[in-house]
Amino acid sequence: MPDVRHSVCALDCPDCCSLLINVEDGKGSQLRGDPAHPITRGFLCGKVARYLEREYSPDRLLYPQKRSDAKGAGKFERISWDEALDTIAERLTSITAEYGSEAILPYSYAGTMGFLNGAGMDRRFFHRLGASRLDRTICSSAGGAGLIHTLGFKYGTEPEQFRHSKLIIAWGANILATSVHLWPFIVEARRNGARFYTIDPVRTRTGRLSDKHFSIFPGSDLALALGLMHVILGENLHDADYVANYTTGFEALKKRAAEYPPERVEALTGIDRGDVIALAREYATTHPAAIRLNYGIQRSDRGGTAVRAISALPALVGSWREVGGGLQLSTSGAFQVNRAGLEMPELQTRSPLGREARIVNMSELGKALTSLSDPPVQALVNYNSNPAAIAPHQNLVIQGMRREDLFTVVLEQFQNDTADHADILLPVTTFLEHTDLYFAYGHYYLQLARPALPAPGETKSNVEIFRLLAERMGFADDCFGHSEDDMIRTLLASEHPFVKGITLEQLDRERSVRLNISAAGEPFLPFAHGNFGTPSGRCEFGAETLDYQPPVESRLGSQELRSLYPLEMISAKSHDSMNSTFGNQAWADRQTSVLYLHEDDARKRAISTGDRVRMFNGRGSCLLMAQVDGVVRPGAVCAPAVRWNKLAPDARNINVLTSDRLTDIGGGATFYSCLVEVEKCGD
Ligand SMILES: Nc1nc2c(c(=O)[nH]1)N[C@H]1C(S)=C(S)[C@@H](COP(=O)(O)OP(=O)(O)OC[C@H]3O[C@@H](n4cnc5c(=O)[nH]c(N)nc54)[C@H](O)[C@@H]3O)O[C@H]1N2
Ligand SMILES: Nc1nc2c(c(=O)[nH]1)N[C@H]1C(S)=C(S)[C@@H](COP(=O)(O)OP(=O)(O)OC[C@H]3O[C@@H](n4cnc5c(=O)[nH]c(N)nc54)[C@H](O)[C@@H]3O)O[C@H]1N2
Ligand code: SF4
Ligand SMILES: [Mo]
Repeated sequence: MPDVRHSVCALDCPDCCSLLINVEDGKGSQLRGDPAHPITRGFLCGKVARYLEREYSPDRLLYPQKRSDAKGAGKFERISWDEALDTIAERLTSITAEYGSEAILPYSYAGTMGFLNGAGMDRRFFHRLGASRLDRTICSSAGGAGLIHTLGFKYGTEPEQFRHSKLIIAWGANILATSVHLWPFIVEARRNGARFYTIDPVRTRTGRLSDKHFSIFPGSDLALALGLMHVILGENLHDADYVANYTTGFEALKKRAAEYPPERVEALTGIDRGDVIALAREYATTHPAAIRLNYGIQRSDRGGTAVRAISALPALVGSWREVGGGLQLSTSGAFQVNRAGLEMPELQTRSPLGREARIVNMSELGKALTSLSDPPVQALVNYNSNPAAIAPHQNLVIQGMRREDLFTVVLEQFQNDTADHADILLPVTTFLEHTDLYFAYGHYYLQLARPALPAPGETKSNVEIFRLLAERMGFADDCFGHSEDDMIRTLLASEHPFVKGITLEQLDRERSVRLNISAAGEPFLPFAHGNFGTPSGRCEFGAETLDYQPPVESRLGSQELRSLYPLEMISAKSHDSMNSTFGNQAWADRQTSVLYLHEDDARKRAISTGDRVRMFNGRGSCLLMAQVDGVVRPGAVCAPAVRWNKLAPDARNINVLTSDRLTDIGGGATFYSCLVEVEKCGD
């Protein structure tokens, strides 16, 4: 009989699933969703259902290595942990002496969503070192800033409540691919008569299963939101009582919305004016109506402001009052654990720098590596991320990573494109092999995972590696001796009512604990009676800055650029991948080597399905396989993200095309505002 153990999926996904794994003789034989978990409900997405293939892949990195050839060539030789740690400590010490500690740059994102391995011992280490601080903007910072601006909190409707909705709008949200555990609740709602709409420039699998799909011009959601407000306010369909009691800036909003009549909105968004009117009426008069917003809309120039406008809609129609109303973009803000206690930013004052270090925006990594001065970046310590493949303006990123005078350390599970640029490459455990505490960004359950499988070879967790590095650097502070359980107890030492009283013992017993967001069995209605987290305590419309301008790289943006590169390229999430995490698996590589084109655009270029095409703009070019069908409208193309560069015929992926221009607020990346041209090419 197999031993059934528990774990938690650590991938960067809103669902944060509870897992069960059969273990026989120390080897995992089957991975499945925990049927007892209220969100996981016994099933997994396609990618993690196959995670054991990754876990036991012969390509797992198992030993520390040092580079033995040019950067990027991928040649390494095995060394001992002692040699690896000594080399790193020596180099970080000499770089600090020569350039100052800010010449060291950590680079990490959400390769694991665990608190300890994601932002735990690593943060303590870099704070104590006095390294530059990384602004982690690559994914959600524009949308996050938008929510904070309007609602004051980064949370919203519980996923469980979607079953009660009568109208569900998936706005820039590919639910079937990126948060599939919301889908059963939508199915249940539809069985009870709910309608389900999608707003997306790409007709994704989610779009194909919707009752109506609105194919919007990329980056124009702010104009649509203002158009909906125009109709709602013009026809007096708003909830005047809610607006009067719990919002600010209504008069200015009325003025702003008046500037966006349906004809203008049609021209700006590509959505038929009749559809704008009908959607506005339906949204305002259907109760309850819920919006599932996701991060797709905020990866463009006005993306943060678009989130501000969309997240104002539920307040306008009063839907925060209703079970099954409101909006969800993220739930992460409810996990009010003691992050400062975990990360210990105060250690910076004990660093050689003696003050808070400078901040470097991760979406501008290429610039940071090639043109930052005072001091220049001389060491890059990379973990939980694969910037050589996922960061925008890739040619500049690679140019920086190939600098001979840059010392690079990479903590990885696989030898991806970033690993190929390491001077020292360290093998790390997977989430099945280490302890961690998990928050979620699509539900409200805090979860604990203990190691379910033994760590193979000489792999170590991030926590352990940074603990050892601290020791090598001679950091005597107690905090570097803390165990995983000590760190979890620190995190749980929070006075916030959502977290207060949750203990490690309870988590060890129950594995998954619902935050104290409402009484047991009661729905969480965060803004039913106002209680916004903004300075005014109200939902802040802020209409003065809600004006729409098209993204620079879009059909209505720079006509000079458009005359050279007439197509709008969206590199949205691929269905069965996780950014670049599964990039070495053939099935993931297949899904991320395709370019979807509309038949009009394909015909003009004599391109047919199966042709190899070259996609290019002023920043670079890459090769893909054409797929001509109705996924995108004319003028737009879609290339699911992102493949490993080194598996592509020209060793590059679509991020050679994306720019490092930042979003309006939050300093985010504008991945989905990108003009390109496509041509057929020979084999
Ligand atoms: N299968 C799978 N799941 C994932 C990931 C993955 O790579 N693959 N990645 C994870 C990560 S890191 C994240 S951040 C989440 C993101 O989850 P989502 O935000 O749902 O994913 P995206 O593909 O970024 O964007 C969602 C949709 O927005 C659309 N979109 C793009 N531009 C616009 C626009 O201007 N307006 C509108 N209305 N829609 C637009 C895209 O076509 C896409 O279908 O998913 C996570 N889950
Ligand atoms: N063109 C385009 N580019 C994009 C996007 C897009 O939609 N289009 N999406 C953007 C978004 S939203 C995001 S979030 C980023 C994501 O980009 P990344 O944060 O780089 O995410 P992944 O590509 O999944 O890489 C995560 C890496 O972490 C490693 N890892 C996992 N667990 C651990 C661990 O415990 N320790 C260590 N040391 N490593 C671990 C995995 O092996 C994997 O290589 O990409 C961005 N780039
Ligand atoms: S990637 Fe998301 S849906 Fe898939 S198992 Fe992990 S948390 Fe669940
Ligand atoms: Mo992301």
